[in-house]
Amino acid sequence: MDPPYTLYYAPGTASLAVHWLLIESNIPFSAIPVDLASGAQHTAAYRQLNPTGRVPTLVINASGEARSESSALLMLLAERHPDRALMPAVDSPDRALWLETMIYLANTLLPAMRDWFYAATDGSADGAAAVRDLARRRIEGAWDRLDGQVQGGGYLVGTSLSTADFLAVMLMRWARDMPRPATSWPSLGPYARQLTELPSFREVCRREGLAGWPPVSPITTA
Ligand SMILES: N[C@@H](CCC(=O)N[C@@H](CS)C(=O)NCC(=O)O)C(=O)O
Repeated sequence: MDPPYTLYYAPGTASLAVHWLLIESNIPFSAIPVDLASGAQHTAAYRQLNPTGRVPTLVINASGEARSESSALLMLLAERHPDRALMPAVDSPDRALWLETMIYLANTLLPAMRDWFYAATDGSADGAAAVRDLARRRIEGAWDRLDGQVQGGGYLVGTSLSTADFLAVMLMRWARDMPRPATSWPSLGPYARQLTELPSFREVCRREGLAGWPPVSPITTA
């Protein structure tokens, strides 16, 4: 029997959070790599599934419906698999913070990351430096805010893993080579290390061929 979902992904990209959540939650799926370097995302066959020509795309195999947008896919999977407890219940005191965090990550931090990486291709090469400068300020402002949010706790929302953590850790990984990586913030560093020690994170890295993040903390001697 076919698994219920097919994920189209490219290693380390916006599909990573969805791929990781599927593995962590033990939800059956098959995965199809999309070779961004050769432009596979722009082929007619792929654009039929995802007209934006980006990854991820998740196909719900029972209906054949293909959907995109990493944050929406995380929330969709949380809704479709309530037993996995990937979001606070509607009447939970944590629900409002979860909604706020998901929207903040999706509409402030993620677009700023896209601007950081794609300034010259989404916009004009001439204006790329200014776009990247603004993107960097927004990204570092987001780390300030998220660092405050995880202070004293292991998760972004409440006391358990939620869709917000998959998304935030993926975005933190993207910033690894920026002038100030997210892991250099005092609470975000331990936060990332704790979540990336999950066997599911190691497994998604193994399947996607990713290594070397987060950096191992320096050993301090007295
Ligand atoms: N807002 C989208 C962003 C998707 C996105 O920008 N994906 C990038 C990889 S991180 C992509 O497919 N890039 C290929 C391209 O733009 O040609 C999401 O969260 O899913």
